[in-house]
Amino acid sequence: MIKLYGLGFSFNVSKVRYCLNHLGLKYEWVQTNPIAGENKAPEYLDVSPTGKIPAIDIDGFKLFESNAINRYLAVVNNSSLYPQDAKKRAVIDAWMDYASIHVGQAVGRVLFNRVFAPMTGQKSDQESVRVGLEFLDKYFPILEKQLSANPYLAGKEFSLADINLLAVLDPCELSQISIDQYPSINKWRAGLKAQPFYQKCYKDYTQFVQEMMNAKAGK
Ligand SMILES: N[C@@H](CCC(=O)N[C@@H](CS)C(=O)NCC(=O)O)C(=O)O
Repeated sequence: MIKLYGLGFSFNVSKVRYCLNHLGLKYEWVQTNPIAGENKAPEYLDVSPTGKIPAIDIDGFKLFESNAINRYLAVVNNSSLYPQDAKKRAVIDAWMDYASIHVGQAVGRVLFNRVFAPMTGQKSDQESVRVGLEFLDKYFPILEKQLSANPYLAGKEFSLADINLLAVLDPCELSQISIDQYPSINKWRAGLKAQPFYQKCYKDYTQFVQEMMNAKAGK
C-alpha cells in the first residue's frame, strides 16, 4: 500500500501525484496541511524528517523529496519515465534539476508572495517577486528553445523531467506569471494537461486553489 502525504495546492506534491497516476499506481492520499502545522506533528516527522510535503510510505518504506520519490517510483516500476540507460538518465536528471532548482524556486517566490502570504496573513516581499520574475525572464527562453526543438523536455521521450516542469508551472496563472509569449512551452503544456494522469488530479489548478481559498474564507 502506498500512502502519499501532502496537500493538493503544492506543486511538489502534484509532481508525485502525476507520476503515481502515470504509472497507474493506486495510493492512499493522506492530506497533510502545512498551513495548519500538520507537517510539524511528530508522526509526520517520522515519515518526512524535514517536515516538508510530499512524503510517501510504501509498506513501511518512508521517503521524502519529490524528485527522489519520483525516481524511486519509476525505477521500481521499471518505467520509461526514467530509463535504465545512464546517459538518458543523466539528461533527465539535468532537466529535473533545472526545473526544480531554478524554475521552481523562482515560481515559488512569486507564488508565495503574491498568493500564499496574503492568504495566510504573512508579509509579502515585493523584492522577492521582482527577483523571481527576473529569473523567469531568463529561464523561460531556455525552456522555449528546448521545447521548440524537442517534443519533450529531455528529448524525444516523455519522462520525469516533463512531470517535474509541468507541476512547477501549474501556479503560473494563479501567480500572474505570464508564459503566453512562449508558444512551444504552451503547446507542450496543453498537450500534457489534457492527459488522464493530470486530469485525475485537477481539471484546472488555478480553479482548484481558488475554490480552496473561497472555502477557507467561507465564501
Ligand atoms: N525540495 C522539496 C520541497 C518541498 C517543499 O518545499 N514543500 C513545501 C510545500 S510546496 C512545504 O512542505 N512547506 C512547508 C514547510 O516548509 O514547513 C521537494 O521537492 O519535495
